[in-house]
Amino acid sequence: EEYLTTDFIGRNVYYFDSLSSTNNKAKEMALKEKEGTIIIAEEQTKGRGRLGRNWVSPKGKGIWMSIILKPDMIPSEVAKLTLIGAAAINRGLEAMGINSYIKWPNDILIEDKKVCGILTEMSCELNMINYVIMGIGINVNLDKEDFNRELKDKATSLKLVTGKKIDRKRLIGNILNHLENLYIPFKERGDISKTIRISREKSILIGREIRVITGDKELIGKALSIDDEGQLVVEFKDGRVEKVFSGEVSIRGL
Ligand code: BT5
Repeated sequence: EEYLTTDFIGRNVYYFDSLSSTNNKAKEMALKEKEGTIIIAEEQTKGRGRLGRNWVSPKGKGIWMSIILKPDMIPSEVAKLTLIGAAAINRGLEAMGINSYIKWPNDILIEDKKVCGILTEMSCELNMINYVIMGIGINVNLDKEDFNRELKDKATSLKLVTGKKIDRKRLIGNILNHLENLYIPFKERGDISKTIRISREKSILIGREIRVITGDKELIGKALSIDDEGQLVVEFKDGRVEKVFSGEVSIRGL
């Protein structure tokens, strides 16, 4: 509250001690709640990543939150919202003096390790969006012991990289302020130019060799750029240059 400068994002907050997943709760509430409503939990017992994956969400140590958005758009526009979220988080961290990188389309990395993931889900009808749930998970004050063996080498927290405990409320305020700034031009005129600029400037993929997984195929290529629509432009080994709209991308050798 005290850090917010927004009009509507974060002006209506539901806070829970424990939830299975803030995205699940947000979905239950979305139709009757107004745009910009956020759901925050101290802990998630079944935090979710993409494709049914698990999201580790220990009590009191992270930001586990979901934002209800209601853009008047067709479903194919929704992937852009994830990029808007990533750019807002990057800027929100910067406002706290923390430099981070965006791993298109939905991760935030520091020192090549994941500190944040975004899970964007939607409900639509007659080719129009009813609502979008933007789920954001940020490892704020997690300690080494909070990461299991699988995550030890590929995940980190803001506390681990800065050596300091971070004020979660202040960080949430900074992120939501940036989120609204980037979201309004998109909602009003489909304008994501500022988001694209940040995505390019802070991209960890551009110029690097990556693996792209689409369906059951895995291809090696080099990430060339992010186009004006937010698609990743990849040059594959055979010389073909193609745009990847969403999907699984990993940095080769990481
Ligand atoms: C994501 O999926 O990165 C999206 C994560 C979204 C979490 C938020 S929290 C609030 C809201 N409510 C939810 O239930 N979810 C959202 P994906 O790209 O599929 O990455 C998932 C993978 O990240 C897992 O398979 C693990 O390898 C790794 N992982 C799990 N927990 C992690 C953590 N706390 N930090 C870093 N990596 C983690």
